[in-house]
Amino acid sequence: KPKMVQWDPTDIKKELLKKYPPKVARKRAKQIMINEATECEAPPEIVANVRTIPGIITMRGCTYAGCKGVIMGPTRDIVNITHGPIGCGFYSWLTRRNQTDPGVDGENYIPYCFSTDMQDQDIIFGGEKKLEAAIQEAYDLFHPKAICIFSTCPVGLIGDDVHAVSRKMKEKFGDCNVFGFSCEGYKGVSQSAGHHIANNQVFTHLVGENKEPKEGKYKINLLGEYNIGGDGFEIDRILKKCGITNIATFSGNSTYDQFASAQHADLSCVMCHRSINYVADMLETKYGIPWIKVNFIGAKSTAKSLRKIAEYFNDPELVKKVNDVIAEEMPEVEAAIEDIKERTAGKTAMLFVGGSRAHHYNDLFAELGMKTISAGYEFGHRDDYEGRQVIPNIKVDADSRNIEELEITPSPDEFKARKTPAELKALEDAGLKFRHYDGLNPDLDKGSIIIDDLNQYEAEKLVELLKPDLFCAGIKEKFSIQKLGIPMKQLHSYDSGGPYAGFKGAINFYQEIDRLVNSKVWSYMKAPWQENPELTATFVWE
Ligand code: CFM
Ligand code: HCA
Repeated sequence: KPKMVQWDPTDIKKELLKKYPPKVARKRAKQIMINEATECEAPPEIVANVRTIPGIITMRGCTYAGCKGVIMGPTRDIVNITHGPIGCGFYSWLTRRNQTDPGVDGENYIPYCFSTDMQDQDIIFGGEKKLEAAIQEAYDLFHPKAICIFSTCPVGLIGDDVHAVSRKMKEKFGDCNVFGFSCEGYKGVSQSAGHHIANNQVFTHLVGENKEPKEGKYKINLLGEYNIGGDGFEIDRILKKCGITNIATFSGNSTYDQFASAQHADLSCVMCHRSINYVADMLETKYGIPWIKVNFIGAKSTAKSLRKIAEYFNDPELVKKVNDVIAEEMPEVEAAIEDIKERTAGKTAMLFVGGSRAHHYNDLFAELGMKTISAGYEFGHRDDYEGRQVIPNIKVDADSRNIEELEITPSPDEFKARKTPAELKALEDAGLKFRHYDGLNPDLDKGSIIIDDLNQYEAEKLVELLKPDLFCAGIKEKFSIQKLGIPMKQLHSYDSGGPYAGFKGAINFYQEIDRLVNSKVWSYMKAPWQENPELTATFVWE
């Protein structure tokens, strides 16, 4: 039987803040919001993308992780060298479970971990010579199309110039594109700065390099899909079935040539807006390629996204094909839901992931009849929380699209400021209207507590207060949550599961969640507050 949870989100927020010193409580209060209707036209403002308060045990990662691990890491035929201490290279080596298929050319460097393994003497005397030797060694061994260099914290602190070394080696080789990233871990407040740095460099050094046109009737780029647990393989299967050509995935199982050919696509489809919107914008500005948001997490979302793509191309043949594919794939999905839903309906989940997955997975849980009672991002920006985007392109054809269905920016003024008067007039002529807000994030469940940059203390407190049936986050949270007797699913690496995207992925996910929330083992665990409700500790300084 689904259990009823009675709680007032405002009280929960108060409880979360109660133990903090007043200054910390004031800051954190601005990062915790209830997803409820407001009278004003502009959405309520959540504070996001700001520095974590010192002393707080954040769930966030660093700029290097966002650049090397997230954006460039999943590319298979570029040698990625970490310039820094071995730990940085080692811990960003395949823990994210981005999968690859070496393809016919067999070029795949993902199984290798390349690092300059900086030592004390490199910090004192400089590490550029060691970097040069590492690039030379990688070139001699593999002759790759490209070598990328990633800066870790010490590199910036001692002033090694990774760009100068890269330029020198690129000139020396002549047939290998070598370039670097100033993505020192400390540079931003989270991984997010690393995404931006990676996007800029990929655009500057790679996109547009392959001038040869690509075949295909409906050509898209899939931006922000990293093939975690094989998600990208399932999406590619579906796109292919629909007759849609994926020119470049940024960057799951991608190749040098894909990045270099991205300008040949007609449309960019953005999965993870947070990590790659910069590339989408640059492709639009430089090559006039419009972009739309898609979400292939959840069967209904997958169907909706396919229809959105078909609608863009406005070709009855593609519309029909997409509808046929959906009709063919859905019965299996519906049968799985029917079998599982009675055991999952009414259960509750908490979702705390990086910058996209909370709203993506909200849909998948909704398909199981589950409610997301609290969610948030490690490094989402305001636009992620508000779930909106500026209308992607003025090329939007008023005759073929329902303009009111387009997603728009939160504040009308902000939106208008980004458009030229001519663009704005065209949109107004086409019947543009601004939507009203009935909550901070339309893609997250109503009444849920939205929390930016959740920390360990608040995570445990939330679990204690609301006792969700499932908690979703990353490896740092996994075991502390399980020790509280709550099943925990990693939504970053998927633990050992996946794919969860697309139609087949949705079925995998339903089955996994069914096993997790209905397992009896968790009821045998006693959380600290159950065993000893007034647990106190005294720290003795000796
Ligand atoms: Fe985008 Fe991602 Fe995410 Fe992200 Fe990440 Fe990730 Fe994530 Mo981990 S690119 S923002 S920086 S969807 S690695 S595949 S799971 S935090 S929610
Ligand atoms: C990162 C990568 C990460 C970490 C996941 C986790 C991923 O941000 O450096 O904390 O479990 O998805 O692998 O987000």
